[in-house]
This record gives sequence, structure tokens and C-alpha cells, in this order.
Amino acid sequence: MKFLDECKIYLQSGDGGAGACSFRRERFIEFGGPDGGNGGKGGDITFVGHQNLNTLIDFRYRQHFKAEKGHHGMGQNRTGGDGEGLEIAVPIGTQILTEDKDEILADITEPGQRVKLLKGGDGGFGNMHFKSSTNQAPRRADDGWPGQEMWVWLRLKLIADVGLVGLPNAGKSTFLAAVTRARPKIAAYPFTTLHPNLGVAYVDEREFVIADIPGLIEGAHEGAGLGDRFLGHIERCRVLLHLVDATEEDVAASWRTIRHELKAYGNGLDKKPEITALNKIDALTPEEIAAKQAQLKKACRRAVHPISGVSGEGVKDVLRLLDQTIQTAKNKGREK
Ligand SMILES: Nc1nc2c(ncn2[C@@H]2O[C@H](COP(=O)(O)OP(=O)(O)OP(=O)(O)O)[C@@H](O)[C@H]2O)c(=O)[nH]1
Ligand SMILES: [Mg+2]
Repeated sequence: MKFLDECKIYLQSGDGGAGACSFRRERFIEFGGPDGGNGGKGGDITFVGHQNLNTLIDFRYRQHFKAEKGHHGMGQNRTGGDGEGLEIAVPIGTQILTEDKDEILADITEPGQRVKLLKGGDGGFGNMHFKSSTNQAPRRADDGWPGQEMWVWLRLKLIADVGLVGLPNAGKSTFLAAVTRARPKIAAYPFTTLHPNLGVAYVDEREFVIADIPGLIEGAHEGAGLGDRFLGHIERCRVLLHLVDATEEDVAASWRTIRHELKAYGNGLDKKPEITALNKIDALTPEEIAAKQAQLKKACRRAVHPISGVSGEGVKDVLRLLDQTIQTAKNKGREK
């Protein structure tokens, strides 16, 4: 599946229908009076959060969205029908921004969440509406009110609880595949992952969403490798799982490189709780593991969890810890 996380689209809500100017004409009825009905309302443009989507790729093929116009009013007091509204399904985590990207107009964060962004124009009054004691045969009928139009940017910031970070080849995608039903591409070369993948992990009958993003390298914030644009997708995570490849020579340097990039990216990423894991321990002897663990611990000054995405060693403990951290962060959020 292709992935697209930013696109620009054109929206137009429906114009209102015009009111009618008409008079009742029947045999034997003199001065039948005005009977022009009102115009119908134009259709609205509404965004709806959709759980089964996780890319904006559909918008590459369609950029213009116009809701139906209201129907015109007619004689015999018939009101025009309302124009049909348009619903645009977007993935959870989609933000809608103004054309200059200065303002966030809406943020779709929940499945089924609906945001009516553009209202359709109201219908115009038919001449029936203008009838009064002093003007019993008005010829005035109004046009409908115009709908609204605008260009907007859609920006997807995936919503996950855990963000996986690490150098290319650290085993992020392997970890995701081991603990969720996601099937990301895995290979022994850097930059296998080219776009974020999501998966749902279960532990102790609770579930949370993990996002696997492309690996970072030194200078990612300046555009090196795939750059750091994918970090936007873990901005909303509650905890980061930092995987360090234990088969690397200098695990402390690997860890520092990533921390440096997170800091350079900003947006609160370096302030998020981090769980640090020494990955691929199945490839090392117990002595080597102990040495690498000590080396890494010295650099990051926090607990280092030895794990292996391939053999599954230590994985369950890390999942539990992630779950606890998520719960703590949620409770903290509630207290505020
Ligand atoms: N021995 C061992 N090898 C692993 C483990 N996890 C991953 N690998 C191997 O490491 C290589 C890279 O794994 P990926 O999961 O693609 O790494 P990644 O971090 O997603 O890499 P990018 O997507 O390029 O950033 C693959 O050849 C995996 O088979 C592990 O726990 N033990
Ligand atoms: Mg990968």
C-alpha cells in the first residue's frame, strides 16, 4: 500500500437554491396570490474519521470535492430540495489546515468523529415569503446564498501509543512484526522501511498501538537518509521504544545519535518517556550482552532491557513496561 501523509485539496459547499417567483393560477380563482417556494439549502462538506484508513493516498487521485447545490424553489409553494452533503473519510490523526498552513481548522482524532467544515448556502426566499398586507403580489424572489470554497491542507499525524525509534537495521520492523499482526518489510539493509507502519499489540488483555517508522541516521534533521519528516507520526505517542542493535560496535554512540536527532527535531519528542532496549541479544554470548548492556547504561543512565525480536526473549517484559508507561501517561493527562 502506498503512503501519503500530506496533500492539498479543494472544497466547495453547495450554493443555496433560488426562490421561485410564481403566482397561483387556477380557473375561477381570481388573484390567486404568490406561490413561489423557497430554494433548498446547499450541501455541507463534512470530514469523518475512519478507522480503516491509514494514509491520505486516495487524495492523490481526487483533489476537488464539491457538495451538491440546493434545488430551486417552484410554483405551487414547492420548496426546493436540499443539496446532498459530501462526507470525506479521512484516517484518524488527520489535521485540516488552512492553505497557508498557519492554522489548524480541525483535528480528527477519534473514529466516527465528524467535523462540518464548510456549510452549504441557505436557499433564497420565494415570492410567497414576501407577501404582506401591503404587498399582496410581490415579485421579489431571492437567489440562494453562495456556498463556501477553500483550499485546505490535510496532514496526517498517525495516532499511536508507542513510537519505535532507532538507527536503520536496529530491528524495529522485526519487533513490530513479532508483537503485532502487522507485516512490515524486513531486510538486512538500511532503510527497508520507507513509510510508517502501525500494529496493535496485546499484553495482559490490554491493547495499544505501535508505530514503526523509518530509521534515523546522523543528520536526519538536516535531511540525511530519509530525513526526519516521519517523526511527525510519533509526536502524539505516549512513550518511545528506543531499540539499539547489540551487534553494533559502539552501542552508546548509536543511542546518542538517535537522542541527538530527537532533540534537533524538537516538538516535545525528546521529552517523552523512553524505554531503552538492547536488541538482537540472540546473536551475542551472555558475557557480550552484559558488557554491551553496561556500556549502554552508562550512556543513557536508565534501565536497559536486553531483548530479541527474533527469539522473543525479554519482549513480553518490555511490552508490559510500555503498557504501564502508557497508563501512567494517560492518568497524568486526566489529572491535568
Ligand atoms: N539476530 C537478530 N537479528 C535481527 C533481530 N531483529 C532484527 N534482526 C535483523 O536485522 C535486520 C534489520 O531488521 P529490520 O527489522 O528490517 O530493521 P529496521 O530497524 O526496521 O530497519 P529500517 O526499516 O531500515 O530502519 C534484518 O536482517 C533482521 O532479520 C534480532 O532480534 N536478532
Ligand atoms: Mg524497518
